[in-house]
Amino acid sequence: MRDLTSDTITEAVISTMRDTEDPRLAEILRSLVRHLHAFVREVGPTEEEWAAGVDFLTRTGQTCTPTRQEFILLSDVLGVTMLVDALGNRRSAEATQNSVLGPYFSEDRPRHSDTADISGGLPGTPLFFEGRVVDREAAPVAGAGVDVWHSDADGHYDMDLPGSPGPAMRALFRTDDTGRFAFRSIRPASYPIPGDGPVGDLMKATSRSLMRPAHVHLLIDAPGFQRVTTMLFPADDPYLDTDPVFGVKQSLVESYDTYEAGTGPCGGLTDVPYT
Ligand code: MBD
Ligand code: FE
Repeated sequence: MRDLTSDTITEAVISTMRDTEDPRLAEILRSLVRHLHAFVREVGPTEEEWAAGVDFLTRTGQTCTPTRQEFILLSDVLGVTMLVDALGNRRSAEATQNSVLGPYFSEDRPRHSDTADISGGLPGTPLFFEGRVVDREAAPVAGAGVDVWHSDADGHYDMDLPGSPGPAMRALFRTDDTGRFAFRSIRPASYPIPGDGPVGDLMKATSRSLMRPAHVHLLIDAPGFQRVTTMLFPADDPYLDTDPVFGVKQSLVESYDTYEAGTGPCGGLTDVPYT
């Protein structure tokens, strides 16, 4: 038996995995070991630095709670989430583009019918949101599931609100015969991604802003179609160019129409302006 050296250890590790039954898993692990070893060769970490890296990943795992998935956030801020999506969900140019799912989607959401108010009574600028799901020939897609979720006027999602009031600012809609869905809520604000964990440390160390531009998440699903995970941003948001999770695409930026009190779509259902 020969002593392993820094030149031979990579292939030695890879050969221990030669009996991996799943060929795809074998390919992934081979590549992981090669790239991990190449990273270590390039960086040449000290023992202290390697220990700090291990500690960072340990803390990332420990920061995960039901409402907080720090590893997803790490993937997001390193651009990996958007890269995986870009490679795996190539979409034609005329289709609605994808964006990040993010950590705040929840299966625990009410089903609602058209134009329901999903604000949960929270204060904010009233928002009327209307969309149509159409195929690439612009024909309506009836019965599509449309999940929407967004933050409040301070940038908090329902699960991060003090006193956890239960599901709010989220719902599952179904499109009507014309492919349409609509709801009322409050306008979400730009807000910082969680900064009190290891990802926050990373952002601070690299002088990056935590601020995400305001957005409304959409997840659209219909039989026979690719699922669309996306979000829409308002054109006047100051953080569009520095989104920490790289989720902004030009085609996902839209302007809000502003209405006088008691006017606008939905028949002026409140006495404050719709935005
Ligand atoms: C969010 O609200 C979000 O949408 C993403 C992608 C990451 C962190 C917080
Ligand atoms: Fe979000």
